[in-house]
Amino acid sequence: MKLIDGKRVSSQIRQEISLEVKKIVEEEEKPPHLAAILVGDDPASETYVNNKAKACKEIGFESSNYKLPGDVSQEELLETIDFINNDDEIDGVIVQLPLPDHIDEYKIIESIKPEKDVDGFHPINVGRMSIGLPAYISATPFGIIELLKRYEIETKGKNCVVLGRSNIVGRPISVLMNHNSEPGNSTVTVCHSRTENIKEITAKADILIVAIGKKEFVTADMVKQNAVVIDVGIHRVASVEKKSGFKLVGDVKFDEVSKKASYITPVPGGVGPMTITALLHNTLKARKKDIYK
Ligand code: L34
Repeated sequence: MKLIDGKRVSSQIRQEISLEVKKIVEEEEKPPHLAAILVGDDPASETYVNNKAKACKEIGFESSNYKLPGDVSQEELLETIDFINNDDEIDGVIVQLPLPDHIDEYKIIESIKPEKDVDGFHPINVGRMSIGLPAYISATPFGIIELLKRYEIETKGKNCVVLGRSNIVGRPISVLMNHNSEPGNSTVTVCHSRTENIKEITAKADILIVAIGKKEFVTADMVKQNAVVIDVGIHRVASVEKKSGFKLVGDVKFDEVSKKASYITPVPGGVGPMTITALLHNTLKARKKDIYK
């Protein structure tokens, strides 16, 4: 079994990005600038947004965090986005999800200028990605593709099974894995909550991508010998061994599945750090106007 080290690959890519930032600044141009909007005080979301700001700082990006209270009105959130959309100093913006129930997530996502939508959640970017036009590719799917690429994992002609059909991970990664590109060219099956005989399907996967949001859902009996296993899940479970009082586990039962897998991503240190790195990558693209000229 080989561990796919998302932390190591992340720092390598961040190094590459920081070199580009250095060049931009040397030419006396302004560095890329990411704005993140956080609504409410969910501790996991706070951690992710703080990690994003920290990552920006480390590679020389500007970043602005907008913290809005959990009871902020949809109107006020839309005004904040409108302000950022029109601020030429800001290259990219993300609204951390999930949002409180009283806010219409899709209304918010659609209000972001596609040119600044570095999360790649806007229907324009999703649509462009789907038909293979230049687009911001959302962070987690991009991170997965980059890990497969850098570990030189063959995907062409392979059976790829995706667990989960969310707009953020399952659906876009299934599209990317079946594109005529490398990585890509897989035969993709997407399983979800209504799928029958899930175990029979996952047991045929050469590449198993798990984004189902259920703690330690995938067990060894569901996995083919020597499969490549990508675990997107991240759950906090109480732990007396940790100072924080919790530890992180994924959607995959790591201890038993890792014995069967040829490659596997750990949680933490697998897909998570890549998600943040992908966001930095997209923000650099936004700054250079690579996608929308
Ligand atoms: N708008 N909302 C928007 N964009 C996103 O791309 C996200 N996502 C998901 C949740 N909501 C979002 C993230 O940023 C998940 N996600 C994310 C980002 C970072 C990490 C995990 C998920 C991460 O840094 N994971 C670390 C552990 C961090 C910890 O200590 O909790 C890891 O090693 O997996």
